[in-house]
Amino acid sequence: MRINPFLHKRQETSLYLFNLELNPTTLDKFKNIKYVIMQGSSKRAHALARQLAHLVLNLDMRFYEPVNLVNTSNFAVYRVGNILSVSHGMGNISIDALLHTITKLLYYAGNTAVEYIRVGTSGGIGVEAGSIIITQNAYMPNLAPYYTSYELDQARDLPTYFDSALIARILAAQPENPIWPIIIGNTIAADDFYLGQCRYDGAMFARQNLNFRTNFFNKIRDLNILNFEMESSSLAAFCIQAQIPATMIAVTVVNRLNGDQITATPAQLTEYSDRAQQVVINYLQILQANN
Ligand code: R2B
Ligand code: URA
Repeated sequence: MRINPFLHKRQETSLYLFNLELNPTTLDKFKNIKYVIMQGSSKRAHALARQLAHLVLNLDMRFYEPVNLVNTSNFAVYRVGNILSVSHGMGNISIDALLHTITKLLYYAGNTAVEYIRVGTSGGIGVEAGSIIITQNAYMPNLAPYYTSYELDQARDLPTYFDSALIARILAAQPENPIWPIIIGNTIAADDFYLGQCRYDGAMFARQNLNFRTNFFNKIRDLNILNFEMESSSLAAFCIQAQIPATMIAVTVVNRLNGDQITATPAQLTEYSDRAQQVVINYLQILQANN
């Protein structure tokens, strides 16, 4: 992990975005962490923490309930053994705030070698709903293979490739004949769910017509871009700078070549999210077995 050298001198006493005091009792709770698994919603982070406790640590779930370790309604953080299951909210700006905060907390608690994996949902492009995409490179909507970050008015283009060794380890942990497709590909991180992904069902009118959109969707296949979501470029850029191995495992909930609306039932959507979680559980199970 590579961290801002000014943190040595600053001696923060609290983490504002977690509403958390940085005292020895707090820091003890975050020692010896190896994996941080991130999802958009706190509910999914809680559900994953339960699954990890049951399937990775083999805890008796009659006696264990994950506890949220932070005091904000913006994010949730659950600990299961050496794994954190956290929520990051929606969009690059939200995950970026989470990444700074959780990384400082882990650093202050003495962790130096961690992996970050986002487990999420996405809109497939020419990929059937329910497929799992593991992202190699995140793209901006203008198809730049980097993330433009602004410090005041100064733009910096930061690389957005994910860790190929981590992706290979995750793949190696999957069953030989998975029940659903697990595909390695690239991802566009859009700035919003509607117009940024050229949906026609938003409250505002999209100016690009279907012909333009179809051409764009065809063009991005040449870059092996298989899905849209909203956080991957910031996650990749942050983790490259911080030297933290990272990737994203996202299930597709719609094939955008067939339309804009997510027509899957709530039960189907939960099952799709469970698929993405299962991929990371398979990985973490193998690691814990080898420990
Ligand atoms: C995927 O799904 C969310 C929007 O529904 C967003 O956070 C993302 O990246
Ligand atoms: N998340 C997105 O960002 N887009 C979709 O189409 C589905 C989930």
